[in-house]
Amino acid sequence: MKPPSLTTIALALAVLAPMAPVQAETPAPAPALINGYQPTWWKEAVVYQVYPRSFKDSNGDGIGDIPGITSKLDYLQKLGVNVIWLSPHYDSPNADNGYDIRDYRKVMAEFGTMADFDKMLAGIKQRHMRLIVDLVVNHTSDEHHWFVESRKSKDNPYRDYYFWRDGKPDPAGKPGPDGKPTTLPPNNDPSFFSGSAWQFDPTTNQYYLHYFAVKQPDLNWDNPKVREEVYSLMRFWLDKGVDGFRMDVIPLISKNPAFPDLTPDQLHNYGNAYANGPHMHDYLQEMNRNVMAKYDVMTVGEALGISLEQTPLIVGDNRHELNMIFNFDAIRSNRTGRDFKPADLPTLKAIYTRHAEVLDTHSWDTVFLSNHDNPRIVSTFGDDSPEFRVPSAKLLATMLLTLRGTPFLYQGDELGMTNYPFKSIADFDDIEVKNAYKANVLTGKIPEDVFIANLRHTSRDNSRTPMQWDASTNGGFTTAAKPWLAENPNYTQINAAAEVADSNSIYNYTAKLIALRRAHQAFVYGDYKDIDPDNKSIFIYTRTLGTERYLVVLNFSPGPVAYTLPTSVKINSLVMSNLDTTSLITSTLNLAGWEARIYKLQ
Ligand code: ISL
Ligand code: CA
Repeated sequence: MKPPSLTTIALALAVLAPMAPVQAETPAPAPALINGYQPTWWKEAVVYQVYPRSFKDSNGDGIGDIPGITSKLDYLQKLGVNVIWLSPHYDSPNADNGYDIRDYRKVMAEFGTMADFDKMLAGIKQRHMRLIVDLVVNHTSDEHHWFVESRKSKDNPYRDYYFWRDGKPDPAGKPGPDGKPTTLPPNNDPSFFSGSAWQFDPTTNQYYLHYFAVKQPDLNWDNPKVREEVYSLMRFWLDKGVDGFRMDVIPLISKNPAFPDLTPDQLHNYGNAYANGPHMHDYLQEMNRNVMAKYDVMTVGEALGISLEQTPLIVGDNRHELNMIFNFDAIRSNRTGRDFKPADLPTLKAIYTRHAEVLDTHSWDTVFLSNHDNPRIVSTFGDDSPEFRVPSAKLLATMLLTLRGTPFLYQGDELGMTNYPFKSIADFDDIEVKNAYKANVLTGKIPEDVFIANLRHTSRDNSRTPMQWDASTNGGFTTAAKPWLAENPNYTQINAAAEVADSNSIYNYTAKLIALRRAHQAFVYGDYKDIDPDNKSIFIYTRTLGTERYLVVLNFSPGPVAYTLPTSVKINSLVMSNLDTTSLITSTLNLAGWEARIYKLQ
């Protein structure tokens, strides 16, 4: 037989070449469904939100920073959380504490450098945790290069990155400083941070749209270049190894370019009117195709203005948009408009039941009752009096970590940190407060004491006071004489050093709950059933996965309650309790104020 010619060998090699990496790409088989759910890491995650400005200052300038976070990763790992959501860490002039981004590819100088970020990310991965970052792309800072260009002239290439409109003729028609008649904003849209959502810009005599602060102009997502820019910056962070995004006010990205006036009804709840624009789903699907589909990521949208009924359209697993969203129904159940009203248990329970009905096995949920925009969980939904702060904080943790949906814990809640004793307007930092003060108090619409009293319950600054690490000056948050926002004076009693050392602390109790959730899939994929929805002080529900059944009993009141279990509920054993009581396996449960128990059922 003739030896093969060189040409034959070359041909054979050429044919073989495309197959060279022999591992054929067989797609990994989809994991078996659990109780109808497709299991994924982000459904099983416990997320911890870090607000970097207030977490830990490493260099004594009074401002929390990235090396500070890195120095506390062991603390987070010991707590057991496995995903960190980092509030914005990007270059920003801080009109809204980083939610006004000047450069999406740069780390805020006050927080450190990109090398610091990389080191933090490596530390997170080393500890088998993941990191999601905040994606704030409804708006940028007015100092972002795109806006600096955009405002220069009507024909600037960046003009259409934002919304510019002519004003409406002012019937009063007074001449402005330039002698020309003044105009009114293009429509009556209000800003979330008081006043009109339109800002006049004298350079081109037009108005630009800002749903939030004047320094937060809204991006025009109808411009395909804007969308490409966003997808590209997302890839930049994913390529670095971050594991996904929390998406700021994402339902607001699509606007009706005609900007009709809001009706009186819409003005009443303008957040809803701004959400769900004509192309919101198109843009989220495009983003998913272009970015998310190419990585193993977790996405959670801050879904301002999205009702529960609309939620499956964003998170349904056949929709290819986002994995989950934050609905505000539960966290806002203690408000009338902007005013505080104490939460009511049957209302809260009805919300969780509705969630379980509307969000089926194809739509994953989130569970949270605090974040950087809301007051402290224990002061709001619990009882921060000296007698009940510890049990009620533990009860709330019990609830968050046994309900259906991925739980999001906010920094400091694992210590039972409380609202701040605000006394005067000078105690606040938040632009929302400062603008509202000008619009309501300085104009005489609301008396100052009423305004401050309401803020004591509602202000976002309640949750932004620095973390209380130990009993030393400024709670060990900073070595500076003054942190950027005052430490809550109760740091001498409430702090991490004391709680890590105390096996009975809220921190160690939360760690046990997290471990329990992670050990038993019933808490993740199990069915949820409220067994006494009308009870005004007891929240009692089951989580069931096949033969594994748990009962959670929460006394949401300061007084003792003797609660008789329905005969159908048969206790097997006590799994956890937030109080040190004995003889807990009885058919009538004698619950102390704010007592929480988890039982395994027969
Ligand atoms: O916090 C609010 C009112 O007290 C909300 O209206 C809040 O502004 C809204 O939920 C949107 O929040 C997000 O976008 C804002 C930013 O200030 C918040 O911190 C952020 O979570 C603008 O980027
Ligand atoms: Ca610092």
